[in-house]
Amino acid sequence: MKLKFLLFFLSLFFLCAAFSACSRKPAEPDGFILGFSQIGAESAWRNCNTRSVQEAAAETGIQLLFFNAEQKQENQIKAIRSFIAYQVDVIAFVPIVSEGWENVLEEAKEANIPVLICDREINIDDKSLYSGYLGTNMFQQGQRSAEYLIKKFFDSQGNINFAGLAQETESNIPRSGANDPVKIVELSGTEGSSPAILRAQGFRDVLSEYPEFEIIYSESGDFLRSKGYELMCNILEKFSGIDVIYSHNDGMTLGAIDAMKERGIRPGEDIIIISIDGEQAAIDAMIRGEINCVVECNPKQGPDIMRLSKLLAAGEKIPPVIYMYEEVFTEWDDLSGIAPRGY
Ligand code: GZL
Repeated sequence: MKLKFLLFFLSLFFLCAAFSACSRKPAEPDGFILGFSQIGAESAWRNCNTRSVQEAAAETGIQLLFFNAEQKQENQIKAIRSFIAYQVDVIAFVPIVSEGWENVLEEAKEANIPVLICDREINIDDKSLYSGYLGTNMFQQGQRSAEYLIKKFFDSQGNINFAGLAQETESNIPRSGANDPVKIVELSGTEGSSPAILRAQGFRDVLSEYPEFEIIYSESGDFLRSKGYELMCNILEKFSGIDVIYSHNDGMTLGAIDAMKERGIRPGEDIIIISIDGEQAAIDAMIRGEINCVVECNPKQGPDIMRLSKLLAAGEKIPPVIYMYEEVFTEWDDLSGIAPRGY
């Protein structure tokens, strides 16, 4: 009889020990664990963003649980659930698209784990479901892109004058039909993502004042260089007389430039090119005269993510929105002094 009791209590002990071991966080030097869900590796920008997060975690001694979702929202939701099960101190993630996060954020809130939204924004009514957003002002990136175009098409009297654009001046380009609208093609980012939505909105917000500009076509290239190339091949078959390419990221732009060159079209001269991100390959293309304007989108968010995560882990409040510093580079700038882009 005694043996039976002994075996029962021993099994109970090991069962409790096993349970507490699997759900308990490992002891950490600073007791801080950050769960980070990244969307994938679709562009040079994204890879730089990933390196920035990983290097900043290593430098600050924060233990990083890093999951790459390989472009799938369901993988991000699974990763966030595993962070909750593991009882991390803070969750940070880049939402690949803006919709569909309510349930998993409810679960994080119930588990009392603060959530930092990084890079891309989410569209959610209950703002209490996350602690703050650190990223870039994508609506402004769209506005800045359009503001460059307005400058490009001003005539010497400082007015928009399409008839006046017939002769080539230092900042104007010749127009075949003086009264034709400026025909714009947009290479859009991942459908449903905040950069694709906001960059389109910001661009149109400024151009809505100028009926002389017409967006004749827009299609998503998913931020991929390969798709930017494919899109441009099809667009050049479908449309003639394109004046401007407005591209939501450098990867798609570089693919589109390849397609233009294959057809003897001079990027930056025959077709004006505006690109967002600011990776080194795009700056180099601008120096060669193949891109006319690069609107910076800053991927180096790692140090700020760690700083904000530490505040959240300590129970501190953070500002609801924090934007990274960004610039605009154009063909009129002296780019010789530009700092290496680091990606
Ligand atoms: C924007 C970021 C976008 C970049 C692309 O903040 O989410 O995703 O513009 C990247 O290069 O793929």
